[in-house]
Amino acid sequence: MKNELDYIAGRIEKYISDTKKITATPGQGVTRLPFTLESKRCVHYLEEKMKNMGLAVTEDASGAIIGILEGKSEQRIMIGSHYDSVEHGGAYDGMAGILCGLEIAAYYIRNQMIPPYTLEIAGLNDEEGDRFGGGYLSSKAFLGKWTTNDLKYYIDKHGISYYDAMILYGYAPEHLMRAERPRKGWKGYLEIHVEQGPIMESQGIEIGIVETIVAIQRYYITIVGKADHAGTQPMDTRSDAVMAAMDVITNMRKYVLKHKGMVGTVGEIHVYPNEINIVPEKITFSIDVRSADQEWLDECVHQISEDIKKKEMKGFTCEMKPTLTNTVTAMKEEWVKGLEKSADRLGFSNMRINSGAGHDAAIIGKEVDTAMLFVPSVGGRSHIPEEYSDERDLAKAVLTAIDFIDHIDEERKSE
Ligand code: HGY
Ligand code: MN
Ligand code: MN
Repeated sequence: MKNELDYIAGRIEKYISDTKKITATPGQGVTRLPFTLESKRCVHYLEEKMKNMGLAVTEDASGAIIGILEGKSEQRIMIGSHYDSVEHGGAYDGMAGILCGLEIAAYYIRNQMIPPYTLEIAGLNDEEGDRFGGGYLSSKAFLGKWTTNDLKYYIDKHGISYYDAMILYGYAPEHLMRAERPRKGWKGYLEIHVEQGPIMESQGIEIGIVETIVAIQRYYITIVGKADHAGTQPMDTRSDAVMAAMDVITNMRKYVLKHKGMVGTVGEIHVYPNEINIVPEKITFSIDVRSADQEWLDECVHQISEDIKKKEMKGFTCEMKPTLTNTVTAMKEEWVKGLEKSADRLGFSNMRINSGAGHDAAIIGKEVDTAMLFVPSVGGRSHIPEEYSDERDLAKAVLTAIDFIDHIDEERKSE
């Protein structure tokens, strides 16, 4: 198995070095936003790789690129992740899972084996939501969750909606509503992903088997006050949008810190007119709050909306625009057990782990049997140019997934 592992690791390393070059910010990490030149180049790269392997290739209305390897059964197991990235992100987040999926198919082809189920190796589009704020474009499309209004609701920082961006990119946005996949033909979804946190590395674990994916709520909050001269306007007659936002953000932080395991982030801030000697008139900032406890999450969001109301009482004009609401997603227990057995069979140390990051699996797993495998993130960090995982760990996840697929129905019989 060692040769196979090294061979797969070497191939993944090569493909990561290829794909990390597909970025809008060379030298400053991976930036591959949806419906841009970088996403088109990435789709072409994956499409060519899939065709060279002899897979049947389709591209769906969301921009998902899917390579199909016929199996003994026409029921399909999708193995995928996202090819989009955050801005100035890393080379492994999302992409590693697609490349591992390609290596799973390549293993069956190389060893002249037919997988028990038809495998769909999928590169999914806009999981992150960094351009338009929403995210999970392909995974939500698979479940038929989009409407035309949604596509016009999400706007990027240049005022371009999903709808318009898709047209500019040469897509027909109305077709997205037809990208829904029939559930019956879908055996399940398996996603390999880097952990993006410090847990596995700190415990020296090779394979993580995800049990649940965190609940997330995201908003863009806009507060409008009054611009004034920074020197002459007395403090008690100002309507300073930034000072108002600070109250809301400070209270959010206080709430989150009191609730173990909860996280809250204000990652994006836009101020107008954004000048050193003008009292800020307007601020728009993002809120991303996450918890495994739905009650805490709802309570924290309620507190934020109450704080916004207090600002309105003081004369500010406010908007709290929801962009993402996802409850906790539990992975398929039968698959979790099966993956544990596979990792044990192959002698890889493994642990069950909950994901603090969102994934396409969090959406698909609501309606389809779904599981995720994690590999350690070196230094426990992600969403940075320095993001790194050992390709040998990715190869271990590939071999674990293959063993799981080969034994998948034995799990059911043993239940
Ligand atoms: O935000 C996340 O957790 C993921 O990277 N989309
Ligand atoms: Mn990410
Ligand atoms: Mn990801």
